[in-house]
Amino acid sequence: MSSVAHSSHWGAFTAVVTDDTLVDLVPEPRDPHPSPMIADLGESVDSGLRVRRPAARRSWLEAVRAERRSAGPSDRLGEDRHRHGERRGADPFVEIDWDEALDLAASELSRVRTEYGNAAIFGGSYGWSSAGRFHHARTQLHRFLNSFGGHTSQVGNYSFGAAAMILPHVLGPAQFANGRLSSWDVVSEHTQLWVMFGGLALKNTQLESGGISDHTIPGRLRATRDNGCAFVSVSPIRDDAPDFIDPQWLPIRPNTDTALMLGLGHTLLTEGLHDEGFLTTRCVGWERFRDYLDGSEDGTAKDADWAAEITRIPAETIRELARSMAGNRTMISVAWSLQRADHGEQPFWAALALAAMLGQIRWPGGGFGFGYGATGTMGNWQYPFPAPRLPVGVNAVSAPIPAARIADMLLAPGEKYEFNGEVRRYPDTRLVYWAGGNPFHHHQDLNRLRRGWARPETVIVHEPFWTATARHADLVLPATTTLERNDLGAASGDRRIIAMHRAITPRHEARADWDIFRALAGRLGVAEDFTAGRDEMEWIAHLYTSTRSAAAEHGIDLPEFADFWEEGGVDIPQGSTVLLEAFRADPVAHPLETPSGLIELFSATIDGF
Ligand SMILES: Nc1nc2c(c(=O)[nH]1)N[C@H]1C(S)=C(S)[C@@H](COP(=O)(O)OP(=O)(O)OC[C@H]3O[C@@H](n4cnc5c(=O)[nH]c(N)nc54)[C@H](O)[C@@H]3O)O[C@H]1N2
Ligand SMILES: Nc1nc2c(c(=O)[nH]1)N[C@H]1C(S)=C(S)[C@@H](COP(=O)(O)OP(=O)(O)OC[C@H]3O[C@@H](n4cnc5c(=O)[nH]c(N)nc54)[C@H](O)[C@@H]3O)O[C@H]1N2
Ligand SMILES: [Mo]
Repeated sequence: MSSVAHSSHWGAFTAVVTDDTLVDLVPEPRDPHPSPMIADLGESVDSGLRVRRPAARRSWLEAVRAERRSAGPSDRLGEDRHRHGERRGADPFVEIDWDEALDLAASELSRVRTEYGNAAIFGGSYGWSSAGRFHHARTQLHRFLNSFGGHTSQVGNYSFGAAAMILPHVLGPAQFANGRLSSWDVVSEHTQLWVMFGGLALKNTQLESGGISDHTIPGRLRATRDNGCAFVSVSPIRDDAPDFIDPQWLPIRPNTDTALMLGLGHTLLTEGLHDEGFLTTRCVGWERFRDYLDGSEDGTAKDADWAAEITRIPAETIRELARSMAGNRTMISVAWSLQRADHGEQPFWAALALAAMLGQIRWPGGGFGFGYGATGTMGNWQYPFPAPRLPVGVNAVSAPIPAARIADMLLAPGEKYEFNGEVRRYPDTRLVYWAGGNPFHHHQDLNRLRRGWARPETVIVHEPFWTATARHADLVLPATTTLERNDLGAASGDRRIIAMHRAITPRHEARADWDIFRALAGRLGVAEDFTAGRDEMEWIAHLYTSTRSAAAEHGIDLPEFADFWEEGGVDIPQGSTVLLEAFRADPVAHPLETPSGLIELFSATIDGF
C-alpha cells in the first residue's frame, strides 16, 4: 500500500493505492469543507467509459487511408471527406494502433497547413482539462500548435466573457472579474450590509481550476455573518444564499438586475443619498448617467416604480433597500451568471455605477466585487506572483475568435462579424483539434454546433472518456487522467502549491497529452521547440523553480524543488487586500487602466462603436 499527495479541481487529497488500484481518496486534512466529489474520482478512473485505445471514425479512416495510399491529397478525396463529416457522431469507430493514429494526425496537420495555412487549424479547445498546471491539456495543445506555426484560437471564456470585455473600458483589467477583490478578512471585518446579485451559491465554491487545498468560503461567509453583517440575496433561486447567513431574499425576474440597479440609483439620486464628490472626482460621465437615470435624456425616469414593473420586486422594497445601502457600509456583489446572458455587460456596468453613487469604494468593506464565490478561491487573498503555468510560446496566427462563437465560425467561414468595436472575419476551418474540453456539453445550441461541426475535414480529440465530443470526432486519442501522471497544482488564491504525485499507472493504452504532442512534434520536425529539451519531471521542476524565483522577488521564500516534491506541497504566507485602495487615496498617482484613468460611467470608446 502507498499514499501519495495529489490534487484535482475539487480539492487536494491523498491517494491510497494497493496493487495499482485506488482504495481511498482522503481529502487534505486541514481542509474545513472538502468536496464530496473527490470520492468519485476513484470510480471514474476505472469506469467503462474510458477510451481504451486510439479510435477512428470508420468512413473518415477509409478516406484518409486511401488518400495516403494514393500519390497525395486529391480534391476528390477532400470533397468526399468533407461530405462524410455529416456522419460525425453517427459512424462507428474502429480501434487502431498508436503508430498509425499518430501518423494520421501528423499527416492531416501537415496537409491542412500546406493546403490552407495555419489559420485553418482550430485549436481553441476551450475547457477546464485537469488541475495540474503542466499537464493542462489545453495549454499543452496551444504550445504544440504554436510550435507548428500557430492556429486559430479563442479569446475570452464562457465564465465571464462579457465582463472581460466591458471592464477594460470602464474599470480596468478583466482580473476585476476574476479574483481582484477585497479579501474575505476585510469584508468580514467591515461590511455591514451585503447585497448579493445572483447570491453566493456555495455549490460553486467546491472547485478551482488549478486545484484547491482549502475550501475557506463557507467559513468566511459564516464569520462575516457572525460579525453582524446583514445579507440581501437578489436571485431567482432562494438557496443561492445559504440559510445560515439568514438572508433577505428578493426573488427577481432573471436578466432584469440592471433595472433594479437603476431603480436603486434613482432613489439615491432623488433622496440626495449619492456621493457627488466621488462621482465627480473618481468617475467620468456622471452627468450623462444622471440625465439617463432621471429621464432628462429620454423622458423615462428609471425610478423604483419603473424598476418594480420590470423586476417584479415591489417599489417600496427597492426604495427601502436604497436607503439602507446608503446608511450602512455596503458591499455590492455580482455573480458571473448575470453577465452570461444577452447584454450581459450591462449588469456589471450598472453595479459599478451604483457602487460609485454610494461612494463607498473609498472604504474597506464597501464598494463592489465581481464573482465572490464563483469558484472556491474567489475573494481569497491572491499571492502577488504568478502561479506556475506552462508557457505556450507565440501564436503566429493572431486572429482568435470569441470563445462562444465556435458554431458561428464553423457555419460561416470568411464572413464578417463585430467584436468589441472591431470588424473581423471568421477563418475557413479545415481541422479541429480539441484536448481537455467538451464543447458538446458546454456550448449553447448543440444542434447548431452539430451542423457546424460537420463541416471541417478532420476533427481530432484527446479524451480519457467517451464524452459527447469524443463521439463526434474522427480520431480519438486516449488521454491519461491526472492520477496517472506527475504534476503541479496551484491557484493564486489558494494557500498551497501542491506536488501532485503519480498514483497509478496509465489505464489501457492511455498516454499523457504531453506524450502525444511530443510524439507528433517529432513526426512534424518541431520536437525541440515543443519540449525545449525537458522531460516531464524536468518541466515540473522548471515551472516550480520559476515560481520560486518570482516569489523571492516579493520576499517570499519557497523551498527548493526536491524538498517541495518530497513534502507534497508548500504553504504560502497569507495577506490581505482592500480593492482599489491606491486609486481611492490618489487617483492621479494611481490611475485606473481605463482611457480616462477613472471609472467610466459613460464610455466615449463604447459610444464610438
Ligand atoms: N448550459 C450551460 N452551459 C455551460 C455553462 C452553464 O452554466 N450552462 N457554463 C459554461 C462554463 S462557465 C464553462 S467554464 C464550460 C465548461 O466546459 P468544459 O470545461 O468543456 O467542461 P468539462 O466537462 O469540465 O470538460 C473538460 C473535459 O476535459 C476532459 N479531461 C480531463 N482531464 C483531461 C486530460 O488530462 N486530458 C484531456 N485530453 N482531457 C481531459 C474531461 O474528461 C472533460 O470531458 O461550460 C459552459 N457551458
Ligand atoms: N459544483 C460546481 N461548481 C462550479 C462549476 C461546476 O461545474 N460545478 N463550474 C465553475 C465554473 S466553470 C464557473 S464559470 C462558475 C459559475 O459561477 P456562477 O456564474 O456564479 O454560477 P451559476 O451557478 O451559473 O449562477 C449562480 C446563480 O445565479 C443565479 N442567476 C442566474 N441568472 C440570474 C439573473 O439574471 N439574475 C440574478 N440575480 N441571478 C441569476 C442562478 O440562480 C444561479 O444559481 O462556477 C464554478 N463552480
Ligand atoms: Mo466557467
